Amino acid sequence: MHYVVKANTVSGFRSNVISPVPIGIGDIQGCCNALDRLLIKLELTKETPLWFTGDLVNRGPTSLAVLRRIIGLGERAVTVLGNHDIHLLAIAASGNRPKHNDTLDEILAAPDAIDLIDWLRYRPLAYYDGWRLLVHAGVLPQWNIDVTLRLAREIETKLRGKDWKIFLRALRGNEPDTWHNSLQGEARARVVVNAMTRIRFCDEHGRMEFKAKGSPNTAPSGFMPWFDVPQRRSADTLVVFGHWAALGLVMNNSLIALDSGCIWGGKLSAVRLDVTPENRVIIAQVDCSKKR
Ligand SMILES: [Mn+2]
Repeated sequence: MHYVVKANTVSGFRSNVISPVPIGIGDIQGCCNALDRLLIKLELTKETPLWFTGDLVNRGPTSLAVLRRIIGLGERAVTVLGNHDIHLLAIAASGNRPKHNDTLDEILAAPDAIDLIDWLRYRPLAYYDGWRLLVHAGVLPQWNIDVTLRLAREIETKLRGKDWKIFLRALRGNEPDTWHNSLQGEARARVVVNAMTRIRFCDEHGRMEFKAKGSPNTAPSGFMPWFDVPQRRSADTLVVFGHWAALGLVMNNSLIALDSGCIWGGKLSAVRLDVTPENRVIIAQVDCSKKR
């Protein structure tokens, strides 16, 4: 078993609490059958932390079951908000009908829907344990870890506040597409949420492009994967993310990309998020039926 010393960054010191290395699990998107098969395969001890890259719900057939399963894991499960999770919150906030290809009705009709939505809106947008940053899609090149966490906390405070429904309405849209320190209010919130939950490609100045969803070699002219921007300020930290099925499973010194396309007939993957690159191995994978 691999152990690391868990860092306590909130108070600025590293406590000597020994904790197991977290296991990262990619985008589930409402495929509880795949999640259950993966959890059985993992044969985990009760203490092993599980880090989920977000997009727990939508597109797949069993979003409600996924939410219940993750909630049932308790404190050991960390999940960050993905664009589909935010979409569910926005639907719940507005009272509008889901879109035709959404599979969120079962959650909205559940007798405890309010509790499920409340649980989801208290999830973090970014999570950092002193070694690793967990975020659904990525971070902008101008943001170091401190800035990323500070911006995430701004959004989390709003989502947990009493005006959360009004706040979610303001998040819709792709503009502005570029971060600036002077951004305020809704424009600021949109850039932060769009970057952390939707980014794939941006240009060297961090201008985001939201149409392209293909592999890195299909980048629109002038754009590149967010993690390839020169002098990216988060480059010295291990960033764990999902969201980009066409990128697939990637593990290198500074990145672990975990979306291996569960909902697209690919796989759901579990990876040891070890601080030592050589120990970052795939522990288990399950096939996801395209027929579901
Ligand atoms: Mn996503």
